[in-house]
Amino acid sequence: MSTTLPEGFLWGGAVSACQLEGAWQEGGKGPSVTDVLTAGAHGVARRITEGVEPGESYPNHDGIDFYHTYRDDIELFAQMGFKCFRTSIAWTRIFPEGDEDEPNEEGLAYYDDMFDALLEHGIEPVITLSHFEMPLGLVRKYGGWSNRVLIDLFVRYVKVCFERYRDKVTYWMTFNEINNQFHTDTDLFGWVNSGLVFSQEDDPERAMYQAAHYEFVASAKAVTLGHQINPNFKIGCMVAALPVYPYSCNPDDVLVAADLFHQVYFFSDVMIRGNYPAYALKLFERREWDLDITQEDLDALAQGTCDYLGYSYYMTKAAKSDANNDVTDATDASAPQMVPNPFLKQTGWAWSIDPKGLRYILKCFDERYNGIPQFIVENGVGLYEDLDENQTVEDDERIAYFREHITQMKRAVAEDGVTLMGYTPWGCIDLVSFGTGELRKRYGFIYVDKNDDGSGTGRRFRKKSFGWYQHVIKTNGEEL
Ligand code: P53
Repeated sequence: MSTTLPEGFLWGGAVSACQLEGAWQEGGKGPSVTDVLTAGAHGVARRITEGVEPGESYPNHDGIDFYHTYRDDIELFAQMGFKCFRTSIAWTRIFPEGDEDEPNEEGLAYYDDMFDALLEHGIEPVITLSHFEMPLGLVRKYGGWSNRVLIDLFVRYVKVCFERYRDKVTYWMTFNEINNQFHTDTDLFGWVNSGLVFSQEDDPERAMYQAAHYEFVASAKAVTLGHQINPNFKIGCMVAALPVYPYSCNPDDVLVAADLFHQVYFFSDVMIRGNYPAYALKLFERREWDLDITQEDLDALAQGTCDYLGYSYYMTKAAKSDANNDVTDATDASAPQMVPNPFLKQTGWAWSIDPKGLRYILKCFDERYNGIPQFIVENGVGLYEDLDENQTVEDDERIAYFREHITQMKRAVAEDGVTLMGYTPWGCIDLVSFGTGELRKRYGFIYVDKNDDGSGTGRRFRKKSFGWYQHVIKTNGEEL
């Protein structure tokens, strides 16, 4: 049967180590930047504490205990027919403080076992090297990514992973959602991307661009090194794809939207084209920043361009030139000019639902980057859910969400000629929300009996969407 999507399309699911593994002090793991984030809620920002403080609640410490349950959970993914599974390696399991000379063998062995469990089921691991979990030690000792020395420390970590998992992992990504830190008004993203609290910097914007530069160089060096270690590696970058629509056809709105779209494009432009776009160079010039960018760095960027563009897609934004919202507490990477789009519904966490926006961004990237292979490595909807009397969740809302998004994704392939490698819905098993630290913001095909107050058995239950997605994969997306 010929299908719209190519044979070998990578259907699967996505998670990150720090949101589901738990076991934050087991196996020699060191503390990460996420281990000092308190629990928040919709409208209640997570706080960054100095250390781990008594009496505070840190939901990422326990996650959903995947560190111990991975064999059974992977068995469930296999039942759904996953072709791939996207997770991350916790940097702090490999280099607990970040600057040790030798890696932590127990951490390496853990991922060996986990990848073996996947491969036994024919599931390809898709691995993010840094997903909001850099060692806290690197922040305390070196000031995080404000310090050039992080480039070498990251490359050292990555080299260990590439060599160790050379024959187990083919698909890699360097930094998760590297662009979310663009919004320097919000402390959360600068903290987890770079180990920096931008609001405490003299010039938050400059600090952001400098940190991003070191990350670009580190990412590029990782790509070059990875290809030397195994020429078959496919190493991508990863951005949060948040397309920005003009609120109206008022040219002022159109121009402000085009500028704000750079919150995505600036990052993918550098990592895919291998050089700084003219609009960024002009900005640096106007601000009279003398950023630490050397010729050697520029050569590294040009050499280490990404093999594919990975991204998350949850929502679109609308920009109105004269809006001026307070976004200091926003957990959706917002900006003062962003306003609700009257044509779109929102989730319970005020994220817009926009399936056509997915087709739009697929087209935008395809046209901007000359048909580069794309990989939708996150998409999904957080919902309030409870187990019903049949020990399941009738999550028709989630099914409808995915049906509409997959429909648009297929149109982008069939009608627009986009090259798409795969699709991995976010939080394929319920886990800790990144933005709010909640468990009740549920994304999974699999329900985890665990609540924000710590109660619950931890048992797993298949939601209705489990069987639905299984059928989607079986028919390669033909029957939705
Ligand atoms: P949560 C904001 C906007 C777009 C993507 O998010 C985002 C965020 C963070 O809140 O993050 C990605 O859990 C991220 C995942 C995260 C997922 O989206 O806040 O890569 O770690 O869990 C969903 O609902």
